[in-house]
Amino acid sequence: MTSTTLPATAHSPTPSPARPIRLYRAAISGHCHRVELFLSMLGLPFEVVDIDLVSKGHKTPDFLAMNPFGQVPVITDGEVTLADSNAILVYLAGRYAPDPEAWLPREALAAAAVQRWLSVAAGPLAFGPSVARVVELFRRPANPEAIERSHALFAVMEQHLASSAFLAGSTPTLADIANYSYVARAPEGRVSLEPYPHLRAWLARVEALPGFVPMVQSPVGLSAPAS
Ligand SMILES: N[C@@H](CCC(=O)N[C@@H](CS)C(=O)NCC(=O)O)C(=O)O
Repeated sequence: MTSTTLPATAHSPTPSPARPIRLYRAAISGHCHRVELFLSMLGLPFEVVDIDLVSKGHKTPDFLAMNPFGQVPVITDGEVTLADSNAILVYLAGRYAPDPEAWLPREALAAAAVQRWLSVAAGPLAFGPSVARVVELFRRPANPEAIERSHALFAVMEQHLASSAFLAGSTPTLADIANYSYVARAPEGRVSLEPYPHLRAWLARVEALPGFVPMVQSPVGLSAPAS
């Protein structure tokens, strides 16, 4: 486990944590990047603790005490320990965003629109682009179904984003934060973004938001250097 304190960026939120929020993460994980992205966009002070998934750092007794599912990300914020990337986004928005409803509206239909895309992030995005990328990162057996599922998802997103600037309307919400990372790095799982201009334009809109931080790039799949 290594710990690095990162500087606060972007907006100055109110309230602010008394101590930096601690993010237990693996840098190559899109689930972790979505949390890091939102911490950065909110301008919150945080430090990262890198968990080595290869040596099973996420299955140690200490880690399982924080998350019995044995998965990253986890955050600690004072007395609060919280696992699950989307749950963490919801917590951070409600606890620290200057305008929480901008990220997660309360009005029934608007809230449902965001929730729908959080479900996509936990379902088709995880079982499509995320799995396809794991195949390349960890040299697992080819998984053409994951690539097919990815293109089926991206076709739906492409059509949706043809008439919507962001996933849940005309302004960014948690829906965009939750879905960005694995879409952006889909080529690492051999899922090309070339057929999806609206999807790529949406990625660029997220990348232009204040406090944006990119996810680490891995030279695998379609992102591997030509030999
Ligand atoms: N529902 C969880 C899923 C997190 C997840 O799948 N984390 C992966 C890394 S991307 C992990 O820790 N995998 C190790 C394992 O499941 O043993 C979340 O959204 O945080």
